[in-house]
This record gives sequence, C-alpha cells and structure tokens, in this order.
Amino acid sequence: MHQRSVVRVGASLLTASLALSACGSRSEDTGAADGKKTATIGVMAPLSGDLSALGLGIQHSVELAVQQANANNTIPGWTLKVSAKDDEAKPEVGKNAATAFAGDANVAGVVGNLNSSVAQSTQPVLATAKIVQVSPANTNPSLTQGAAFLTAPKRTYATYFRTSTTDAVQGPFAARYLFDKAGIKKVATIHDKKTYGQGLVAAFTTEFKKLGGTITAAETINPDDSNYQSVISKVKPTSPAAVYYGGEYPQAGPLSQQMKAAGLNVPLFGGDGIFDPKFIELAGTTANGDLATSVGAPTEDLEAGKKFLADYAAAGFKEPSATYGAYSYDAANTIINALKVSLKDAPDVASARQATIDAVGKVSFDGVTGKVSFDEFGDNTTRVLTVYKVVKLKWAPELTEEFK
Ligand code: ABU
Repeated sequence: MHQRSVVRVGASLLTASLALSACGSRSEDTGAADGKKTATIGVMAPLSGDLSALGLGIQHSVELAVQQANANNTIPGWTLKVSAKDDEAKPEVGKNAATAFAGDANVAGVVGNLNSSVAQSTQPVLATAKIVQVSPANTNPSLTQGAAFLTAPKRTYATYFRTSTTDAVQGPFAARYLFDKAGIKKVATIHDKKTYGQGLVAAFTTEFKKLGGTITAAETINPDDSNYQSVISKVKPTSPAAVYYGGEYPQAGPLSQQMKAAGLNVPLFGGDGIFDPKFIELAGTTANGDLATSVGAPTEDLEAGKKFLADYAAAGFKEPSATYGAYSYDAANTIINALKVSLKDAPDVASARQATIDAVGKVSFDGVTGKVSFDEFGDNTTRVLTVYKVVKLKWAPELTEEFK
C-alpha cells in the first residue's frame, strides 16, 4: 500500500510518501533539508481492524501537527518525522511496537495508545527507555494514578501523560446526567471485561448508587461474541430504564440493536469508546435515543477546533479525524512544545529524553481542546465532557460541562 501526502517544509511545498511496510508500520519522511537533524514522533494506535476508524484519525492528526511544525520551523535546526505503528488494539502487538520505538535512538516521543489495555503493556517499555508517551484517548485512571487510584493515588510512570480525561471523571459525569438531568433512577450495567469497560462501569456504578440510583443488574459480555441474547435475557426482567455499557462500538452497536429487537426498548448509554458513527451504523435504525459521553467539547463548536478541522480537511487525509483527532493533535503539540525546549542545544534526540519528559510536565498552551497542562499524575487539568444523543441517526451534542 502506498499513500501520498503533501507536506510543507519552510516556504517550499514537498511531496512525501507514506509507506506501509509488511509489518504494519507506516513512516513519513518529511524531507529533512541539508544540515538539519531529525527527530521522530511515534504513533501507536489500531490502524487496522474494528477500531481503525479511531486509530487512523489519531495518526493523521499527529501528521498534521508535525507538518505544521516543520512548515513553521518550530524547532530550529530540526525536522520532525512521524512513524506510525499498528498496535491492532492488542496488548502484545502494542508491546512490540513500543519495543521497536525504544530501540530507535531518533524517537523523541510517542502519541498513543488508544486502548487502556494496550497502554498497560506499552507504558513500562517506554518508561525504561525514557521515552515520553502522551495518550489522546486512554481513560482508565490506573494508568496515571496506579491500581489504588481511589484510595491512594500514586503516579506509576513518569514518562506517561494524557490529553484525554479519565473514567474517574467520565463515569460519574454519566451517572449525574442520567440521575439528575434525565431522571433515570434504575440502570442495568454491562461491560466487556477489558480494562477500559470494567473501570468505566465501576466508576459509573459508585456514583449512581451514591446519588440514590439502583443498579438492577450487573452483567458482562465476551468481546469476541456477536450474539448477546443470553445477557439481554438476564437484564430485561430487571426492568431497567437504561443500560450503561462499558466497552467500544464494535460490540456496543450490535448490543443496542439486539436489545431493541428483544423488546428491551431503553437507551444504551456508553462512554467515549462508543462515540463514533460506526456505532450508529451497527446499531441500526433503533439507535435513536442511545447516548454516549465523550471527552471535551464538540470540536466543531470551538474556534480552535474549527481551524483544526479546516486544516485537517485541507491536508487531504483519506480518513476523518474521528473522536480523538483534536486530542491527538494536542498530544503531538504537547511533545513538539517540549522539544522546543529539550532539543534547543541537544546534540541528539536520545540525550535529550529526560529533558523532554521534564518539559512535557511543564507545558501549558491553548490547544484545540482547551488549555493543555498536566497535574502531578500526568493527567490533563482540563476536565470537560459532553453527552451526545443519537437523533435522526446522528450523534448530536446534548450537554457540555466542566466536571467538578
Ligand atoms: N477511552 C475509550 C477507549 C480507549 C480506552 O481503552 O481507554
């Protein structure tokens, strides 16, 4: 496979190639001019399979940030490159991708992963190599605050940061919306047993019960299954007014469709993992009324977001920026902002790695998604979320709020 993209370097317009190698790794040669040193920003995301719509949006949004940095000579004396690796949404594949980045002395930082379960396997590899990692999408709280995040939060990896918020915010945000705004007091929960889905449902459940709500059933599915009749038959007799789902759209879409077909005519409500047009495609004509929370305000409603979307369209990427595009662009610019400091007088990328980690911890800039800066755990200090509802078979924003 061979894709072409247009890259501006300085005042000249260059044509660069995006090559996909047999091992599923894509790298972009941004055409370093003579005398310039090169630093690579890695991307790890699902670039194939069910979640590739999200992963390709992450990859291209990083490419856009890098193209703009090169065009603006943001880091004098240096040209940035992008190297994107397909983690296939699988922990072991992600670990191999991280190991390859760790073995490359030119890698200055990595954007990724999408899946919290994959990041659990890449964090230690990049930490050992002292390579900074910024995820645009991982929401499981343990990635930044450790397994005991509820009672004794403790930073686990000094190299790991994220521009998205966490499920310790997203789950309660959904619970408050259902209980306070939608007036729904009885909910059944279902999750896919993976790190993200399980954590999201746990955070939702704690808050929903605290508010006085009732969890009528707490069930799980196997993410490899496509028939959910068995779980639906356990949930339906408990008469919930909504089903809260922890997991991603490849399972949530068919679950919604099968729930309605079986007469469980209540909204399916999920997190950012279901917020994609593919959910509606899979859920079909009965998806209207289903709900999702997602990180941040709707990109198209923000001034900086409008510019990002226009620049993204002008760059001519084949796939849309999708749910995490703006967060990926901000993640790439987090690393680029840090490199402005760490590479300034550095002889090479590898010797600047600790300085890059330190500089990421101190970034503070107005990104596309809002103010980008990190707390003592590496979490974004901005905690804005949006509830979306399926209306006329399209996601429509219902409520955007800062979580307090
Ligand atoms: N944040 C939703 C999807 C990615 C994850 O596993 O965290």
